[in-house]
Amino acid sequence: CIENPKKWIDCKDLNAKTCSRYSNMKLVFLAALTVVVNGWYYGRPDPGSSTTGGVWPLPWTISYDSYNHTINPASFYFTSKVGACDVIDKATARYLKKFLFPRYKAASYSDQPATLTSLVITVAQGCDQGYPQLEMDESYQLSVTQGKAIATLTANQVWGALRGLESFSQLIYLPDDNKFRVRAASIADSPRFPHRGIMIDSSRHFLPVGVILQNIEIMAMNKMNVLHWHLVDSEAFPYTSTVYPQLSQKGAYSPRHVLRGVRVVPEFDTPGHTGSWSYSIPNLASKCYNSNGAISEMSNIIDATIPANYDFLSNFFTEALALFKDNYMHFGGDEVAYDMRECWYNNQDVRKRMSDMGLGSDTSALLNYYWKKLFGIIDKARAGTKKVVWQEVLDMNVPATDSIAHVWKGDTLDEVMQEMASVTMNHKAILSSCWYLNYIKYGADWGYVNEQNMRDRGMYYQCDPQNFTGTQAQKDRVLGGEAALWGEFVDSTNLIQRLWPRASAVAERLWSDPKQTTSADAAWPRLHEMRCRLLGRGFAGEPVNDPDFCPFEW
Ligand code: CP6
Repeated sequence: CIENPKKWIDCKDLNAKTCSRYSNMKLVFLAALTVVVNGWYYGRPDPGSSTTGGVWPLPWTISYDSYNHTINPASFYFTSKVGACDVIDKATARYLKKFLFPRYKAASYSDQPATLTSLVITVAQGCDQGYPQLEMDESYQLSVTQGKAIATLTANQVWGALRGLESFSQLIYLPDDNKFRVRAASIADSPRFPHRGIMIDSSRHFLPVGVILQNIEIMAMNKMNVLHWHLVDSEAFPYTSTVYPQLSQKGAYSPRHVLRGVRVVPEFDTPGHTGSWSYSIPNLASKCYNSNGAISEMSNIIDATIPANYDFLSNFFTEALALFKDNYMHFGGDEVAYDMRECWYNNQDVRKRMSDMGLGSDTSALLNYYWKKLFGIIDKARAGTKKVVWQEVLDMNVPATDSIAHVWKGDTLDEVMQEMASVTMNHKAILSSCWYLNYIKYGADWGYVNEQNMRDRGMYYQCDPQNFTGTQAQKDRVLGGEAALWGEFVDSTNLIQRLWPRASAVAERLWSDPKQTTSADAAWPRLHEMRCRLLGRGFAGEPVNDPDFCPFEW
């Protein structure tokens, strides 16, 4: 690195050394001053420090050779031992065309003899693993070895091959001599948690298909595997139902996302947050009254006392459960207290029917009744459907055996961990509380520990879903987590930038060995490279650190 300070040099091991591109003393001095004032004072790293061929999220075992292959983008090829296989064939074509050699321009590229010519892919269980599911096997082994022109990738299932392909692509980097290199390394890797998600909200603002597909592409780049799609809410209903076409405004989506090994788990949030459903379905929502008996305009909760509403729900969910192939579906259930009071308790018609049903004036009993009925409908529509619900459905002692609690409560990290401890006593759990990426503030919220971040549940990198006081059995009930991006202030103009690479911190927490990923400072150079890689692939990820720069700018 010191030999030629004007260049980004192909360092043997950049984890050990630091590269600086500053060539004259004045710049070095200014940069150092800026770093000291803005960065090191708060414990932040050198803006020029970066890895080359660093893998994000960190594999469970990765050992680098002190050797870098040369590779020729014009002639490099994949050999698949899987036979004709859509998932693998499309992946290799995609990586060759778009992701292995970012910013490669054949015309201006200086050719070089390649020491690595190809990668052979083997999948023990063959091609047909159907749709990705919670139980999918994402483990893989990858060897790029000195002296061997052929690298190898082996996996049990195609999902592992996809994860391994991504790791392989991340070993490739472009030094300033404009000749691609591949770090020689051997990797054995598998995820820590099976559920590693991103929640998007297509109700508050419309999200065009293109942005959702881009997001899925970046999720795969971060080895995330669940798109929790909060499809509809009070504000809008962009999901097209054929049995009830009147429900939808617009929207079509493509099933092609399956090819990224990302599960699509839709959420149809009921009985609250359903204002937009009632524009088209008469009598679905119950009218609401304030304490003076005056009718309030907002009607946001399903009337659980009307039998016809359950017929509607049955038809609606039967269609949706046939459409979405994942074994899991999210049924919402959050934030109903206010509407239960205004639209159930204060509504004399609802109260009359409650009393006829033998529920008296107990709206919790009505909520209980609603969930029993709904889950009965779900089980009938598609036997074996696994149910995810926001945690308060379980807080309210609604019978929902074997449903999964999605934890979103807790104002401080301590409170969040208490929620996890309490919920895992009886249920499997997914954590989102500390990963509400819709909260934004000034600073490196992905990883830096300070008092403000503690209060705001920031420091995404440090929040560990198993870091609560509880038994091993409780910890084993943690399926993973999701970074949530609520849509009140997000649409296609800012979704990608707001999520990435902040959500990469969550991706590493959910995939990697916690013992090897304790320090944000140690992760910084690798996250930095990951962000530059995102730009190189043409995605608009926001800067996550100050100060820093990419070897090229976007
Ligand atoms: N919409 C729905 C929301 C939220 C929830 N459910 C929400 C609550 C608090 C914050 C952000 C979003 N907008 N349906 C809670 C699960 Cl800070």
